[in-house]
Amino acid sequence: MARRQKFRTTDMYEEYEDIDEAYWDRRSSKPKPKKASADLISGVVLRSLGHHYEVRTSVEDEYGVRHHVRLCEVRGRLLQERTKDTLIAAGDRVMIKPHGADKGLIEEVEPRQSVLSRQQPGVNVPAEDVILANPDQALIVFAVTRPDPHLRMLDRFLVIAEANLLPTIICVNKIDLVDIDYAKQIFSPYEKIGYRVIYASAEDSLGLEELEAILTDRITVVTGPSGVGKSSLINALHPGLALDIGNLRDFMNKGKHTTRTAQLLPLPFGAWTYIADTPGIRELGLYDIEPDELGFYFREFAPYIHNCRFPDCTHDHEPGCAVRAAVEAGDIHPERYESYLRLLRGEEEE
Ligand SMILES: Nc1nc2c(ncn2[C@@H]2O[C@H](COP(=O)(O)OP(=O)(O)O)[C@@H](O)[C@H]2O)c(=O)[nH]1
Ligand SMILES: [Mg+2]
Ligand SMILES: [Zn+2]
Repeated sequence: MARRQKFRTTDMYEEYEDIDEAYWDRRSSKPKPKKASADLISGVVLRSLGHHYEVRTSVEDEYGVRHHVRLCEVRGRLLQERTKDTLIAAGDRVMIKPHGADKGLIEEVEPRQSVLSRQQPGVNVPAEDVILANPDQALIVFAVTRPDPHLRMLDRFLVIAEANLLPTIICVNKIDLVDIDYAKQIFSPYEKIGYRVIYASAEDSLGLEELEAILTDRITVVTGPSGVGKSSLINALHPGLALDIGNLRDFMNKGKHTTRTAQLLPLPFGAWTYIADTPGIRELGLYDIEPDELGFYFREFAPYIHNCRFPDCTHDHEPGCAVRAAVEAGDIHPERYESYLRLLRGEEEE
């Protein structure tokens, strides 16, 4: 039976030609290539479909970067090597051997730079608990009004993001509905403690350039409550894209009818721009955070924590607590401290 070999072409996708059996016999005695080569191309996993993966390949040449989505299986050897953590998740950077026009075989998985999981980083993460590989950042969207921002929920999300070492940008949408000073009054405490806040309006095309700039060439987890304008913002960035993005899951989805895994949606600016649609945030629980650890995820507590009298201070009732002293001195925002106490006591926010 004739085998096929890829050859270089300036066409949109790779072309194949039939070549003789002897070529493959010679070739198969050589060691397999480890990195990019004539027959391996790089790609990013968009989503998992059971035992198959949708991989978006990228081939760069003098005309720029061209993308193509292929349905891939995994090389058997890889299946045996990687048993502990999730073999392959959305966001993984892989090397594939293309097969035909739309298929391929995943040959290599690059080490992950970061991981979004249902458990704390550092502990052994069981296979089913990796939600997303290689997230660069999170964008959490709130509306300044309609619906009014729920800051306890924002604080809860920020803790989850800090615990996952995920930098977070806050986007405040619908600023066309209010005075900008009103929006800043609500969100500037977050700017003050070092979070980037982007004030935007999908309706009036405000803040879109800033949004596009921070999204470009990164994998961004986009989340936020329902109705705040997540879909509208993404669509405003690129009007032709209305398709899947309307389904971007909301912060509060409890995951009953949604899948437990993430998927990446490519955006058409930058060659490597993806937003990640992830399961509801409740699934990224706070369950594993110990009481004397929680304070580390409120970044403005950091300068004070080591001054508490007790090393395992929970900054609640303990005497000699430097965090509480900072709240009383006005150096830590009382509402943030209140959010902290509620999380410490395991109170749920609705
Ligand atoms: N006034 C105003 N309304 C907006 C803005 N962005 C979205 N909306 C409206 O808010 C509602 C919810 O938007 P949608 O994008 O579906 O929110 P999602 O649930 O977060 O995806 C829709 O009726 C939008 O038209 C905005 O910037 N200003
Ligand atoms: Mg939506
Ligand atoms: Zn303390």
